[in-house]
Amino acid sequence: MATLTVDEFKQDFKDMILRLYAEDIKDSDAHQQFTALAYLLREMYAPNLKETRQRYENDRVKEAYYFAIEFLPGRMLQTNLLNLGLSDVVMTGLLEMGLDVEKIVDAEPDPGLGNGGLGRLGSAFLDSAAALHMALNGNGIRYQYGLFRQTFENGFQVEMPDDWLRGGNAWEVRRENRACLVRFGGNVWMAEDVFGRLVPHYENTTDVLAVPYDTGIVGYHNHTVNTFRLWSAELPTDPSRTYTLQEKQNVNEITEILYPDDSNYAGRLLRLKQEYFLVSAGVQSIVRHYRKHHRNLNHMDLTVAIHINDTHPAMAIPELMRILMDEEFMSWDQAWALTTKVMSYTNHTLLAESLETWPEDMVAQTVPRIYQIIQEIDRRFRAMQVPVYGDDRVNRCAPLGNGTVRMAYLAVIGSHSVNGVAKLHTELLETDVLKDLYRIYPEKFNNKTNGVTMRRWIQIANPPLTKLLDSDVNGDWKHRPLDIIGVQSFANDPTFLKKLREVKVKNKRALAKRIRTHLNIAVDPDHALFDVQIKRLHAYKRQLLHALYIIDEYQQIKAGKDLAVPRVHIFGAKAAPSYYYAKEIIKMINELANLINNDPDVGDQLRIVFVPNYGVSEAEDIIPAADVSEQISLAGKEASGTSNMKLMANGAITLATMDGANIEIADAVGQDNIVIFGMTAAQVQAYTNYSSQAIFDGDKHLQKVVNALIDGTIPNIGREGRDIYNSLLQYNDEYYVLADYESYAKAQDRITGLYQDPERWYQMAAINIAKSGQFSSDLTIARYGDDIWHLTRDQLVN
Ligand code: 6GP
Repeated sequence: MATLTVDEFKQDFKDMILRLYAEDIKDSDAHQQFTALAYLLREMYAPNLKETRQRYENDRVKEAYYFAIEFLPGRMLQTNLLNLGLSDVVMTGLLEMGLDVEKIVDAEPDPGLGNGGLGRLGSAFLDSAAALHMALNGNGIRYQYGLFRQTFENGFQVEMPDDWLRGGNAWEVRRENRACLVRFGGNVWMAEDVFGRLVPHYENTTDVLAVPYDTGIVGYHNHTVNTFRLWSAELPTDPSRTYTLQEKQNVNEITEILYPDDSNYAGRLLRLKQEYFLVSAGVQSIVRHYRKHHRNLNHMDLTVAIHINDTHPAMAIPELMRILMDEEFMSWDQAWALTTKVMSYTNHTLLAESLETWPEDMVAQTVPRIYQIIQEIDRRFRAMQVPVYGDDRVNRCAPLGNGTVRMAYLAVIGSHSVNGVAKLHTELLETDVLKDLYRIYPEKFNNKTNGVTMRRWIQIANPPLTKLLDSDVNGDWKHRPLDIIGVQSFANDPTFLKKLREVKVKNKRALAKRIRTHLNIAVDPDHALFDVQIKRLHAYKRQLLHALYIIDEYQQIKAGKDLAVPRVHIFGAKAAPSYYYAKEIIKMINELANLINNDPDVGDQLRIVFVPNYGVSEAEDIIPAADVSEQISLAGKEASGTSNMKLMANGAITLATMDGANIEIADAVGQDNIVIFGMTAAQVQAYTNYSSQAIFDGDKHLQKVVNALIDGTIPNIGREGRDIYNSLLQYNDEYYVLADYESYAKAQDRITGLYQDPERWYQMAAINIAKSGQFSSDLTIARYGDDIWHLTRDQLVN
């Protein structure tokens, strides 16, 4: 923790503004003020960053490298202030100087280097690992443009470029002296070198310079500062060569954009290049670093672990094999034994359409040496397993098949550990998605249920709750997440429940104010229930189910029946730009909002707020103000979910199907403190001959709701309404929206009933908060460290 008085801070801050901008504070703008603050903090933790690195090196500490094609770090000013223990001093100083703290915080760009849960999880893990003194490094891509900025025009999603680096990135340090060359394309053949060793010879390759940019990940109230490394593609600096503009462009485009789709595997050449670029640069730099202190790589597994986060970085396996064989001259067997000890893999999806399979010829042309190695992995896998498991099974799960490289299978075969991200998910990997490989390698499979960082989601996002917990709850929940269980002893204490209610109302008022200012919608924070669904827009997540219920409520009001409790339905969701149906759902919800929010018959009873550009920063505003957390995916489709955990930790009541980590949340809080509905995964699997039409035909009430999509009730959705209607009936409702509707509507009615009894409601909220500790990413990352990577850490976790 850093020590600094308010006066010292003010002086340092003034000096920094002057040094950076040759200006007085009064002439500086919010972005300059943010940048000056960031530089000040960076100067403060720089010695710890250096010392942490040196400690790992000198003490031969085992380090893990988390490879991911996506990260969503969120803004870092407040987390760094919190972790350095400087929040109070700096806030006081800024206020005394008459500066607008909120403006300064908002001036920091929120790096959208990921699509959703997968990227956010990686960043939570980095935060937690630093808090626990664990040697975990992040390895990703420094996309010049992050996930698109979403706006709405006439209710349609419009995508704008996210030029997040425009004003510079104050946290990063460019380290050109640690750059590596990554080789693409050309021809490769094996021939003996002067020592008679078989080595690859290359011609006509395209070489790309990978330049790392490092950001410090500051540990919470400790001295650890880990490294988060993002790679940028540039032209090599070879003085003997000149490059054409086209060549420059081809190189730059590798790290230009993030693929804005997390549910459909695209199979584009550029994405393949991004994947190899990341793993080749990352693995090379790990090996080079290791080599500084070791004569050979024989025992690399003792101090290095490489984690493959989803399949995108799976080529780390053949890339390490390449280096071990071609550059370190290990035999195949020795290299393979080492590689599988170093590598581990997490799967994040159950959707068949998200599983990556690359056309073999594309891989052969783009990374020919890697392709040869994958072929050899495939050949040996078959030779070894066919005699035991037979042709059919092995064909089904070998790395090569149907003319494609099957990245998930490659990742499982080349790793010593394979994990899913919630109990149900891991079970479904074992029994369904990866069952053939589970049969062969049952010992590799394990579960690591996801987690969220309570520092960001409670301490930073929800100061009123933090204050309440600090004053009333025993134990040290900030360092030992399970200590938050202390809240449980107040579950029957009316005074505490009243305070908890005041906290929620305060947060709802703050959100209502933002909604009023930015979206010009009036919502009533004091009486209305805030019903929140925030996540990517995808058919399996069933935002449509939620929207149908809103239509139901609206029709009730129009029929003259008041709602028992006024509701504000809050959505936040980006759709992949090429996901036509998802964009139609957005349009439909926006038009429904337009209708409802402006209908005088509705009065204050019902509102829809679709918050544009949902991301980490927007989540920080919404989550503390949520009463209900909608987790309503079709059971068996959502791997885990993590917004479910953030919302429960902030005292929202979960309305959920038995899917992903919802099941574990239900186990933790008990059936009385969660509202569960709908089919289970097993029921969905066993459902034969589903006919959405039959359900529709047998339910007059449902007919009226669904017909609103096409009968003109909702203006301006001619085509979208028809398409959505058809998806439900003509195309037999792939995600069983109609099958679960009745059960969902009843569950919503239960919510209404519960909400009318504030004491009961806040008792449920208290129990949810009390039980949220087990979903802290501190605990999750400790399990990764203990079971998979074998890292040392602080004993702080309960
Ligand atoms: C997501 C899963 O959909 C979500 O359920 C999970 O909580 C999250 O990963 C973190 O584990 N998956 C992705 O975002 C993805 O791109 C390929 O999967």
